[in-house]
Amino acid sequence: MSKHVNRREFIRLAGLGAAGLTVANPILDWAKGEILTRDTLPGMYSKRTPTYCEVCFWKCAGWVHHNEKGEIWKITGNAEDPHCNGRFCPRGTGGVGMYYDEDRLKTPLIRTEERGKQVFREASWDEAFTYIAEKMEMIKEKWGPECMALFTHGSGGHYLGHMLQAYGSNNVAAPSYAQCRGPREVGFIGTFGEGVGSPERTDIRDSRCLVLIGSHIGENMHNGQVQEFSELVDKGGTVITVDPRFSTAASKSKYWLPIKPATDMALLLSWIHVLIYDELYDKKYVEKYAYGFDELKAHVKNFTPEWAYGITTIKPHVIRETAREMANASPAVIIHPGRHVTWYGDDTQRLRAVAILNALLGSWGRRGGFYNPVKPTVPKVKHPPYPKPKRDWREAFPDKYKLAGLALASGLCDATVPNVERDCAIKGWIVNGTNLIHTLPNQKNTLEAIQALELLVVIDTMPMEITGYADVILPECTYLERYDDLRVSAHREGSIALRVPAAEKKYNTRSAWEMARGLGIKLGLKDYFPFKTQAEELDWQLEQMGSSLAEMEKIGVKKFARPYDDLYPLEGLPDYEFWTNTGKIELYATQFAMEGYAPLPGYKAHEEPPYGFYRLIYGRAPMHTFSRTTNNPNLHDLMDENTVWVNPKVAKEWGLKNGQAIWLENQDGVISSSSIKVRVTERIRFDSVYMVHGFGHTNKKLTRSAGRGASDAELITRVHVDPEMGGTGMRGNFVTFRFEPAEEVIA
Ligand SMILES: Nc1nc2c(c(=O)[nH]1)N[C@H]1C(S)=C(S)[C@@H](COP(=O)(O)OP(=O)(O)OC[C@H]3O[C@@H](n4cnc5c(=O)[nH]c(N)nc54)[C@H](O)[C@@H]3O)O[C@H]1N2
Ligand SMILES: Nc1nc2c(c(=O)[nH]1)N[C@H]1C(S)=C(S)[C@@H](COP(=O)(O)OP(=O)(O)OC[C@H]3O[C@@H](n4cnc5c(=O)[nH]c(N)nc54)[C@H](O)[C@@H]3O)O[C@H]1N2
Ligand code: SF4
Ligand SMILES: [Mo]
Repeated sequence: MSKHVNRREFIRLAGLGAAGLTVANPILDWAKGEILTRDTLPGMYSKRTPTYCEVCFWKCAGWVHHNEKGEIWKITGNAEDPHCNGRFCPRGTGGVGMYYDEDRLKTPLIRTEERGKQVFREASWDEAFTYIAEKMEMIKEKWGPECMALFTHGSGGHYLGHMLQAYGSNNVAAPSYAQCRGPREVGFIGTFGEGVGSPERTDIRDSRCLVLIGSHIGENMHNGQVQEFSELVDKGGTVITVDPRFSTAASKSKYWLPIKPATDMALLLSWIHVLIYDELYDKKYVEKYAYGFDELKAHVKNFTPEWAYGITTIKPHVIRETAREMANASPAVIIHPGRHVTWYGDDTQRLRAVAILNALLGSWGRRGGFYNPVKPTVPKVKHPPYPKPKRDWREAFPDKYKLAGLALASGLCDATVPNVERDCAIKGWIVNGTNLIHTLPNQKNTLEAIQALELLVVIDTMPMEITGYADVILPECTYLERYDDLRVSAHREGSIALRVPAAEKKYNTRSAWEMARGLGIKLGLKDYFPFKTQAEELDWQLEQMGSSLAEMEKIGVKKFARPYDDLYPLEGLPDYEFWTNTGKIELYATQFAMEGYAPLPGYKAHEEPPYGFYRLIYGRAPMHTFSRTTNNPNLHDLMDENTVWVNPKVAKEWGLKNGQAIWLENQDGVISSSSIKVRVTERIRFDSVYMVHGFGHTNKKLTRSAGRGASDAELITRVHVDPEMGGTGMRGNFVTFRFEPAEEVIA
């Protein structure tokens, strides 16, 4: 990176901002798991305000409790909320640390050049907005408004997206699509005509058999889902876990299938083979609802368990036995679609295989399988129509990713890298609530794109890596200091949840709503922002729904009864039309065929680790969310760095000891900038190593987390892109061990 002619040097924000307040951390009593109510804690607080959690995207609704002095004291779950049932996870409880973190961004900053050196200077909000608006006008004039893009993850994104659309661009992307669950949605839409959604529509609570394929519920702490999972375990439901690592979920499972990574497709195809050829599938359901059974049957003829054994290392009798377990529980069985599914580049096809298995088992639309969620409609604020963009990100990728339903964050990034074939290279980015340096694979590519930009605005709460490359940094207040968009939940029952400020804004920060409006006005788009305050806007919206801000402040969560009794629309096998071309469940995907993609999933071998290298796999830790929480004082106390899991056989070969600090080097010669401690454990296969994503910060302004542990993102330089929808497969990278750091430590 330092070899480039630098348009943007990475700046560490050194020496800026006042010293933080010293405030004691709130007590972390999550482990006890009790639900705190006014009755259990008489007189302990004087006030509570509603919120929903922003520590992860499960968005649990809760209460912020205040101490006698009116300060934020603790957060607990809202008992009425279907996402959390009154109980927050450790991260949600620790969310208070986001507010108290003294490393926070404190005031708008603008990049300037001083004595030949790039630095940030403090700026007023008005100055910052003027600067951004002028650049955006210039981009509009020179290249068209479509050359601005918004990357966003989190609740304020909606408002910024509105501002960008009013300006004239549709290029709005979240990393939760192409870096996360996009292939799952495309695979399921291609099969059932509907996606899985969030929260997942899996009826785990009522299931009798749950199959987890690299889905590590328990470490993946999506609250309500973990609660339903433990309910299923307590009731004696069968859990089958397919994971090269002995995960927490594996430890609760009847079967752990320690699959050779990157071979899941072979296992899925052989399960389909067994269900069909041993006649274990739900015949009535398939006859009534499915399209393309004969094609599927012929297609999987040779995918026997014996064939799959040679590929996956899972014994044929285990494949048969587990298929039988699923069939015995049918239709109350879930082959879980997972969530972060961008693994090997054939992910849409793998998720198609998962969808097909569910279809054969008759679980879609049935109790204990996949329920039919409902979602309340929130009225939209009235505004003039958006100008019609003349082009969007898709034009940069003619004939590619034809099944992508949403914009690709990685696509916007790629379309920014100068390329003669593209006439609309993206020229400006607004990045809100996403640390793209850690979030997008292939950091070199991301940095190349950044160097090509005319404008980079970063909206964040913390001095994360991405802020170091910004031209303008806009500090958002934390979720505890602002109103936000209503949380609209698609669930067994629809609900909305309200977030109100639990405290005055600290420092010179603002909410995304205020930023979108402020910037919009500077851009001459005042008519698009009819409300002066967000409270007024929310009150108006709530009134249309038969509620009010005042009512919601008291209850926090409002539920809406289902209009129809159709939670399990396929119970009793009524007539039913699916939203697919054929109106049926498409075992054979006609849309895929029409677009030139394989209509039936097939097996293709993936690259193996070179000699002396191990496949780099990664996942979640229960007490952290990506890179956003590793500096949070409360959560840092629970887990302050990550480790690399190494099989004892491998450790012996390399002479690695438990706790020893090493560096990792990948197949392209990239070396981790921080060291990472070894954890020698039987819980990982010999051909892979494992680490938790989100550690290894390089921005020294993150005083607790900088340099602690290694970052998987740094080592993911090779990306296997999903041809159907552009998902970025990240698990085709291999690492080896080093006993000393790189000679030149990159900033
Ligand atoms: N290598 C690797 N890459 C991955 C993954 C992985 O496991 N490994 N996981 C992928 C998945 S599944 C996902 S969903 C994505 C997640 O991607 P991101 O959402 O980008 O993840 P974070 O690293 O948590 O970055 C969040 C950023 O938002 C900021 N932030 C937190 N709260 C607020 C707020 O209230 N307002 C604003 N404006 N900013 C805020 C944080 O400080 C941080 O900079 O990453 C994907 N990328
Ligand atoms: N605590 C916490 N919980 C979270 C999050 C968080 O940041 N923190 N993030 C949330 C988000 S946005 C997402 S998308 C989800 C992600 O969570 P999930 O969708 O559950 O899991 P993945 O990240 O896809 O996969 C991680 C698991 O896959 C295994 N694995 C690796 N390679 C293979 C393979 O080739 N085959 C198989 N079968 N398994 C493999 C790993 O060992 C690990 O156990 O978690 C959510 N929950
Ligand atoms: S699962 Fe935990 S971190 Fe995520 S929203 Fe719920 S309480 Fe917050
Ligand atoms: Mo995700």
